[in-house]
Amino acid sequence: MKSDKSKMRGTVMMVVALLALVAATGARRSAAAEKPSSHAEVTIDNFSFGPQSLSVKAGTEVTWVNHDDIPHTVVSEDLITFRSRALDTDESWSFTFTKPGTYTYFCSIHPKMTAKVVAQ
Ligand SMILES: [Cu+2]
Repeated sequence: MKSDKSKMRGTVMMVVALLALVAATGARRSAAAEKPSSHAEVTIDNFSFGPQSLSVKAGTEVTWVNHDDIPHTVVSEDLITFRSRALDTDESWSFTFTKPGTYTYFCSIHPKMTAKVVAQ
C-alpha cells in the first residue's frame, strides 16, 4: 500500500510539472504575438500626414512613409523628442514611442503640415 501511494505522488508531480511547462510555453507564445501589433504606419501624401491623429500603445514603433514627390521630415513639436532626416519619395523613418503622451509633430520643410501621435 505504501508503494502505491508514493507511485501516485510521483504521477501527480509529473502532471504538475507538465502543466507548468504548458503554462510557460503559452506565456512565451503570447509575448511573441504582441510584437507585430506594436507597429503602426503613417503615410505622407499630398502634403499631409495620415492619419492626422494616431493612437498607439506605449512601446509602439511608428513608421512614416513619404509618398510625395518632394521631401518631407517628421519633427516633434519640442524639436528634441524625435527628428527625422529629409525623406525622399518612398523613403521611410521610424520612431518608438516608449512613454505615454501626446506627441504633436510637423514637417520642418512645410511647417503647416502637422499631426499627432497619442501613446497610451
Ligand atoms: Cu514637408
